[in-house]
Amino acid sequence: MVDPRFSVLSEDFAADPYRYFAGLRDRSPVHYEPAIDSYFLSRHRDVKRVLTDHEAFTTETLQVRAEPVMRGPVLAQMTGAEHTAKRKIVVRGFTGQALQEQTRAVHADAAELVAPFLSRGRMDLVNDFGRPFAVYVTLDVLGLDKHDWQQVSGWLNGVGEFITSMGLTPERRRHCLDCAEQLEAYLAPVIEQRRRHPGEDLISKLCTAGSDGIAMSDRDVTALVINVLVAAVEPADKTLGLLFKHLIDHPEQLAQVRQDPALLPAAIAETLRYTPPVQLVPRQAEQDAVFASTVVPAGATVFCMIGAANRDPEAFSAPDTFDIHRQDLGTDRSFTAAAQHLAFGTGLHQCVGAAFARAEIETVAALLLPLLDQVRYSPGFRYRETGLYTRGPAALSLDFT
Ligand code: 2IO
Repeated sequence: MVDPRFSVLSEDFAADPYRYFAGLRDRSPVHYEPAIDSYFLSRHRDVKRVLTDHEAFTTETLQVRAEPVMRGPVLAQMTGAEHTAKRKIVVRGFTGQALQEQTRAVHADAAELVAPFLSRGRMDLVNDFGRPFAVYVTLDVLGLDKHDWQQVSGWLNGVGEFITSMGLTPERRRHCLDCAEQLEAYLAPVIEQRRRHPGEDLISKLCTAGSDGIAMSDRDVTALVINVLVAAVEPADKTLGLLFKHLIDHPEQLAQVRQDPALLPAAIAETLRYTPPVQLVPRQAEQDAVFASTVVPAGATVFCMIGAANRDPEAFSAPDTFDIHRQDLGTDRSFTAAAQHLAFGTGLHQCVGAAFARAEIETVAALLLPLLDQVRYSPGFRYRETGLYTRGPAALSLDFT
């Protein structure tokens, strides 16, 4: 047993969850949180089992956790033929020719946003650059106007807070729903216009696509666009910040990546294993399930602890070491269904944006590394991470020459 007062909802855990993962895996692999009536699983094999067995552990939780702010059902809630067909449509929007054009937009957005900082020699990689970059890129992919980025960013904060919160006050809940309603109202005329005059952007593709006789309704398109916005923005600035933090903390690996940018995908994959920006994935147990001789009852909410699973010594050797050369990760499979780390989930609902995420972070990091010469923390900077559900640096103030 772990200290009975221990809680994943405590301030101590939020300050540094990584300190607690080994204890959870070893002594309390099925950790119950009475305040939110949920079970937290920390072992790699248990997390993998939950995400792979989508009949026994469903995404039913999203109906209350996501649908109210998504303004409709998202891909992850669907099953069967509908899920297969609609997932195919989204995959098509993020591969091949489409991905190549998206990568060009990533490059252009990154170059534009970094320019004003180059002569200053100082930039907060997360707040000055990463957040606007993530929003710009996503707006580009969707064919939306980048001038609206600050407004959209604000609404996305509200939507993200709703999905990732462990308990909202009625006031915060109202605020989050207001954000979602305003975002929906902003998107409605765009969706209507793209139905009539489709272009090459993702919204147009969602509007016009049909796969196996299944087409997207306006509600489907709205939910998917909001889903893409949140999913592409929330983890992106965090991943970029975490990648640079780990490289700065491991100067020999930073030097190797600078020397040989072909190592970047491995550095990104290892960043996602070591510090996944999405730390929790919720599921609902459909029947009683036994983990390490503890029963999780039918109907219970289960949280997969991705950060803990990714550091399970049963899955990775020296799991608490950041090593871009580790042999048990496999760079190319790290962005596919064969991934050993669980940062993109696994199974039926594994992230559809994984290949896009790889292209995005690889492109921006390859552009920044040569520009940020002798990159280091700004004097007096104190590193701090925030977030229980999505987690990343609160800021990353860097000096460079
Ligand atoms: C609403 C948590 C930012 C997703 C969900 C269906 C979102 C879904 C995820 C990630 C990241 C978000 N879940 N992306 O964990 O699309």
